[in-house]
Parts: sequence; structure tokens; C-alpha cells
Amino acid sequence: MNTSTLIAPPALVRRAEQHDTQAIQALDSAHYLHPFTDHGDLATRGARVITRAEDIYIWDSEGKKILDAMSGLWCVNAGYGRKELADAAYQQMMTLPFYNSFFQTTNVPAVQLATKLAQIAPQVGGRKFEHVFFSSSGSESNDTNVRMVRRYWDLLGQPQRKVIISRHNAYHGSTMAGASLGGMSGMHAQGDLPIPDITHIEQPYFYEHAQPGETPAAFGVRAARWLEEKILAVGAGRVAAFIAEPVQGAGGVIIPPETYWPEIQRIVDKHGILLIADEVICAFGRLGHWFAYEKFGIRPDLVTFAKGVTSGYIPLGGVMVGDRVAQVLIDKGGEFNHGYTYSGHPVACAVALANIELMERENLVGRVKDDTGPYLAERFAELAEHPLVGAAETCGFVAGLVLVKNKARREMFDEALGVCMKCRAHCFKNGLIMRAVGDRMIIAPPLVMTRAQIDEMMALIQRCLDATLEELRSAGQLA
Ligand code: PXG
Repeated sequence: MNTSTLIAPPALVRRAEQHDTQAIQALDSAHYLHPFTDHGDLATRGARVITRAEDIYIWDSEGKKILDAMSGLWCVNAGYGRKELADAAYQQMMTLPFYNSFFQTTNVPAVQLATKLAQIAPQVGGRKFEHVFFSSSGSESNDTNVRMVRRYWDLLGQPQRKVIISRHNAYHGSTMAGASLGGMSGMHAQGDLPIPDITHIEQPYFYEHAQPGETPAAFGVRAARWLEEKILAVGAGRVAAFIAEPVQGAGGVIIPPETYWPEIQRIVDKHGILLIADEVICAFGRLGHWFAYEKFGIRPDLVTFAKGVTSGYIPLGGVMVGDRVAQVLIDKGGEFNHGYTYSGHPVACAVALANIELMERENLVGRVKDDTGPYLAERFAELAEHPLVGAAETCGFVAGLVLVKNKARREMFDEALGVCMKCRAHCFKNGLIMRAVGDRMIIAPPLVMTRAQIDEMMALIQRCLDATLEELRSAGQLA
């Protein structure tokens, strides 16, 4: 071992803007285990090194400028380089960098943020969110949900209500409970998941599950009724809650038909089970609302958030706790033996407050709802004309394309061809970050994106689709 690297890490930056990419990649593969990564494979190709960012653009260590149509990882809602957020962190670190909220103490930014969140969380059907429980991530927040839901039913004298129903292809995080709630079979296969008393129904994905001739409206109702079938199969008295993303994000931007959520609400109400909206992606303006449950007119009891609450500048997550659950926890609860060192972290909360203030000042939520969101929808829909595109769908500032072999016959590509991965490679070559999920190409741009920048992004997407088509044709993989 070279002990000098233990004392002083090697210089990886030669001058401002000049990085030693190969040296960074070598140390990266020697020491850094990345999330969701095949490390053997990464070591042979070398990780892409991102060194700085501004507005909606990122730069890599080779100086390449890339339009980030994924907001980092669905989180940089306010865009990069926002001095207000850095200042808020600095000020708070100098004032009180940390103190815990255990043992009957609190801190000012956590109190202010909890109050602010209670103010901006819309009331739907008279249900209020006056309370919040803080964590540092979406995964932790969903673990909190499992603990809280089971505690709630215990306190109500119904401890047999333990089962939480979720959906296939959902993403709810990567902890034991988060991965169990999620419906990713690849994750379940590693680690003997799901944990007991978590079960899944099919997702409301029209393109995959609709029957020939079925309308989206009819499909939405049919898909929602899969929940009722599952409740009855489990036994209604054993079901604690249903958890779902209003729009599935990591699963590939699966936007349910309009009839889906009202029918889900009817079913959870009928059986008295709790509804958890996992809004880690959908909240904080992503769908043109502070919280997406308002858009879909649903009345969740618990709402998971993370990511956009700080625009990803610092880790923070939490659960908005509706009155139905909060009152039981407070009135009957005694001590709830649950919490994290960083619950209500003052610096994270200060950054979140600055982020919400900034979003209010710049009307980012309203812009997505009434201006840039509709414009993105209009421009994105044009992609349906492309020979490779079977469907082009938008909801606020998330959008997804289905790439198909034959549009008329709805014929999909052979999975082994990895068509979306090919498309993603063209995106990177052309300076665009777009995600490939199965046979879908997806985006979730920063909410600060202007109309002109939407045009710039659309031109890049068009170019990358053309390049993918050309590659498939010249390899004889497409007529
Ligand atoms: N719920 C939802 C709906 C999410 O999207 C989590 C929970 C977990 O949050 P944390 O902060 O624990 O990561 C998420 C996270 C992808 C991708 O590939 C998406 C997420 C995370 C990592 C990758 O699209 N979403």
C-alpha cells in the first residue's frame, strides 16, 4: 500500500477546470463502491467524472458540457449553482451545525420547516397535514411509514393489521423495508425480500397491461380494482395500508389513467385502510403542485418526501403525517420508539427553507403548472411522430417515451438488443442526460428550465432518436 495516499490524497485537480480523469477513475474503482453498479464492469470502462454544474447543465472532467434532463436524480428542482442555498447552509453551520431532536430538545430551522410544510401541504377533502417526521432520505422515510402504520393500528387495538400492499415496478428505496415495499424483482432477488407482510399488485401501465380495444379510462378502473382483489385475498382486517407513487418514477414514468386514483381512493376508504403517497419524486413542483396528491385529488394519510425538498443540495427526507394518524400517535401513543440522529438536522432544514422560499419567489411550481409544463407537454408530444416512438407522455415536468420496433403492430424490440441503452449512449455523446428504463426513455428536468431550454432539449432528444434509428438500421436490426 502506498502510505502517502493515506496521509495526503493525491492531487486530482491540476488547475481549476483541469482534472486528471484517469487518476480519478483508477482511485474510484480502487476504493469507491457505487450504488446499483456492476463494479467489475465499471472498472473496465471507468466512471464518468462530473466536476461542476450551473443552471441546467453539468460538466465532466474532460470539459464536456451536458444538459441534465434528469435533475441529478430527480432532485435538483431549483437548478444548479443557487447561491441562496449555499449561503443558508453556511450561515446555519456557523450558528448551529447540529443538535439532536431527541430528549425534549428542538432547533429553530426544524420548527420553521415543519411549520412551513404544514402551510404548503394542501388540504384535500378536509384532511390536513399539521405534522411532519424528518429523516435524511426517501428510503428512511418509507421505513418510518412502515413503523408508523403498524404503530397506528396497534394503538387502535388492531395489531393484526400488518400487511402493506404496494405495486410491481414501484420504487420506494433501498433499505430492507424500502426495497420490500418497492416492486423491483432484481432487488427482491438479492437479500431474500420482501420482508414479511408486504405484498404487491400490478402497476397501472396502459401500454403493457391494457386489453385490445380497452380505453385508458376503463383500464384505469380495472387496474385500481386489482387493489380491492388483493385486499379481499389477504383479508380486509389484515391490511394496514396501500403505498404508491402518484406517478411511478424510477419504474419508467408510468402515468396512470385519470380514472385510476379516484377508484383507488374509493377502495381504501371502503376498507378503512391507510393510503401512503410516496412523493419523493412527485412533490415540490415536479408535477406542478407542491404535493402531487392535490393534482390527483387523493386524500393520503401519509406522504413521503425527500429529493426536491432541498433541491438535492443536502440530504433531507420525511413523512407528512395527516391528522388521522397524528392524532392517534399523539393522543394514545406514549413514546414512539423511532427516530434518526439526523431527524430535523438544522442545516438540512435551513437549506430546505431557503429552497422553498426560492421556489416561491420564482413561482417555479406555478410555472410548471401553467407555462413550462404545458409547453413541454406540447413539444414532447411531437416525438410521437418519430418512427421509433410508440408513445410520448408527459405529466408536469416528467416525461417518458416508449421505443418500439413497429408502431402499428405495437411490436417491442427484443430486450437483448438494449435499444434504450443504445439511445442513452447517443444522448451522452450529444451532451444530454436522459434515463433508459427497460423500453422507456425518460426525463425529469430542473423546474427552472425555460421555454428556450425546452426547445434546446427537444432538439437534442430528436437528434439522439435519429442516431439510434440510424444505428439500428445500419446494423440490420430494423427495416
Ligand atoms: N421513493 C421514491 C418514489 C423514490 O423515487 C426513494 C423512495 C428512495 O429515496 P432515497 O433518498 O433513499 O434514494 C426514491 C428514490 C432511478 C432512481 O434510477 C430513483 C431513486 C433513487 C435512485 C435511483 O430512477 N428514487
